[in-house]
Amino acid sequence: MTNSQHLAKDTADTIVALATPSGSGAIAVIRLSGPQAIAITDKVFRGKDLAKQSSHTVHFGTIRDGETIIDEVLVSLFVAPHSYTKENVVEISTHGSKYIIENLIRLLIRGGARAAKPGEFTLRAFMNGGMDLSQAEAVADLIASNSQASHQVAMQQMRGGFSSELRQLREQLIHFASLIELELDFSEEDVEFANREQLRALVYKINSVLSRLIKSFEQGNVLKNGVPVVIAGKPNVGKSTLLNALLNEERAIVSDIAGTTRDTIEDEITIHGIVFRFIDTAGIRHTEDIIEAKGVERTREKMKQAKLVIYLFDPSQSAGEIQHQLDEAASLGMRAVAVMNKTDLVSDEQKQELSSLPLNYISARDKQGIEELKDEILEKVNLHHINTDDVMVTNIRHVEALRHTEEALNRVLAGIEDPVTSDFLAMDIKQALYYLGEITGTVTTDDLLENIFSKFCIGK
Ligand SMILES: Nc1nc2c(ncn2[C@@H]2O[C@H](COP(=O)(O)OP(=O)(O)OP(=O)(O)O)[C@@H](O)[C@H]2O)c(=O)[nH]1
Ligand SMILES: [Mg+2]
Repeated sequence: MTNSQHLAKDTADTIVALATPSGSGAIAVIRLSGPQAIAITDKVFRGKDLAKQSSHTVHFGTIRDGETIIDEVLVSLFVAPHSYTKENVVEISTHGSKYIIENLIRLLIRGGARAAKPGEFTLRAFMNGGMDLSQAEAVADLIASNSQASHQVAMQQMRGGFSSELRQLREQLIHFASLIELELDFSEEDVEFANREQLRALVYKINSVLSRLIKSFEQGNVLKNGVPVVIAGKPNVGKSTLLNALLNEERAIVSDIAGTTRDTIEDEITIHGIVFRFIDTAGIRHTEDIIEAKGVERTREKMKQAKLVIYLFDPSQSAGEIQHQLDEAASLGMRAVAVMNKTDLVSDEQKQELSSLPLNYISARDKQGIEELKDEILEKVNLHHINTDDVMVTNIRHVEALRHTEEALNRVLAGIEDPVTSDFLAMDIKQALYYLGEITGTVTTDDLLENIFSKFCIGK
């Protein structure tokens, strides 16, 4: 992959971009970063000589193209290294007109700035040592966060999260790596500089941190991306009606014709700070209709990916049939909530018959029992007890690096138990160091950086 031409590691340029969303608004902020940020702004700004002002000050003035006034603006100054990127940074607050924004950026480019690439400000912050790689990634997560939980885990990671813990452990491992390298230099003499007992103890310590972090991913991931919950059941039991009741809007078409929903329909709601993604599905039944059959197939796929399945029943189903369904779900190891819909139609006699089953009773149409169902869902996914202040891994790249580190360290342990020569031990320790370093960005490749920063928006 040679799209790293996209990656702008050259920090000699001064870059410029709109930092606020595009379109018109009350205020827009245009940001410059780089050695010439202040000088370039000075060329078009009338009010004060910005080069003579101190850092962290704001100045009122006009932006001019020749003698034409483009706008009255406020200019904020951040002098290197006291800025987001550690470079000179200027933020120009203008009136939020597309015309003004375009003209101002054009003027600044004419003055010597270059249009920034996606994520380039944050890339510079990383390259200039303002933050490590996992913190830079957390900036993107923070911007994307849409719930209390996703906000909290992103904020925690941006503020350092597990980076410093991993860095410390890595330092200690480096110490052993260098001792073992030394043994290689004296390989004729069969000496051991690296105390194997201490090395073993360190590897155990690191592994316990790794397994805690790896375990946290399952929860961290759903806190960040939302909990997928599938609503499943036979045609016509009221799945789409339930989706609408949960979302409190008419999202899916409801009708008394079995097979109304043929594709999956998804939408999100937040319950107590946690995002749930509810997925309405085509009811599972045998069908000759090709489109409906495709929908049924998709239902099965979605059920596999779901964190929780709501099994919806209606009073036309017998206790035996319901029990059978629930047993099947349990045998597949799926986390499930069993719900009887249309309680308005359930007779007393039926209630008696169903009493042994662990059912939640609702009427989706009349919005009865919906809040209780939400509580039950929250209880079942067991996420509301999580302390989002705990260090949590939310990024698939990080968890993969952690797993690779763990594998390499297990080989180190095996090599101590069943003594291998120092060079093998050194190789496995190096591998572990490599993967650990990948998380914080001590070790990087252009492809990795490209991959991460190209996903940012321009201006960040
Ligand atoms: N009496 C009663 N009828 C309900 C209730 N909830 C839904 N219905 C009715 O049940 C019928 C089917 O509802 P849908 O939501 O379309 O059912 P579905 O499970 O999505 O059906 P398919 O998409 O065909 O699989 C509609 O006529 C709804 O009005 C309820 O609580 N009580
Ligand atoms: Mg439906």
